[in-house]
Amino acid sequence: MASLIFYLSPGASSMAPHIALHEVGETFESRVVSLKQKREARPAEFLALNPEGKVPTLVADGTVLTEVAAILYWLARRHPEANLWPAGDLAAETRAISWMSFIAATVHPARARGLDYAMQIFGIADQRLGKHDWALGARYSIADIHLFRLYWRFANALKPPVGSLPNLEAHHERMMARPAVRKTIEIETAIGYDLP
Ligand SMILES: N[C@@H](CCC(=O)N[C@@H](CS)C(=O)NCC(=O)O)C(=O)O
Repeated sequence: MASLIFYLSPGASSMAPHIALHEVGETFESRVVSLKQKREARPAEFLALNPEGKVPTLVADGTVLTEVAAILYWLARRHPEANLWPAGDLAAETRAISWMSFIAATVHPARARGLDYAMQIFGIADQRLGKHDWALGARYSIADIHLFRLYWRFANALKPPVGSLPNLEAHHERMMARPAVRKTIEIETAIGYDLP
């Protein structure tokens, strides 16, 4: 097994790979980065690994991995037994990449543009999810972890009216029932949220 060093900030984008690390049962060392500090003030050791100064950053046996989607994918492929990636099913793999590109490029930046704009974008995600249990339909995958983290942050920060995004609300409930999600939230709450 590789030695894994995981740079995180509670409640930030790193929450998604943090959940996945627990889903797959990896052993890892956590290093907490404060996002309240200006980028230049973050530890030099961290900036040397990731000049963007962003979390998540994962160092796996000396190889630096960045970007939520890539780290989720690496963890899922490394642990096929966890069934987090629909390997070998071309249509499902394509849907998973489509979801994760949409989440990273469109959903992630939406919250910063305010409630009205974010509601439009989360509305599209809600429609796209529909009445399915999971982003890929019947099977749970890393796309659900990615989607959950963005909705979790949006719902806590901007408090959309209850019932306005019913499919995402139901998805959130299903995610909250997962031990890996509960464990991650417990650990991150104990460290303390330090979001800008
Ligand atoms: N595209 C990146 C986004 C990561 C990201 O935006 N991380 C934020 C926290 S949610 C961060 O580290 N921000 C620090 C900064 O911009 O200074 C990904 O998907 O991993």
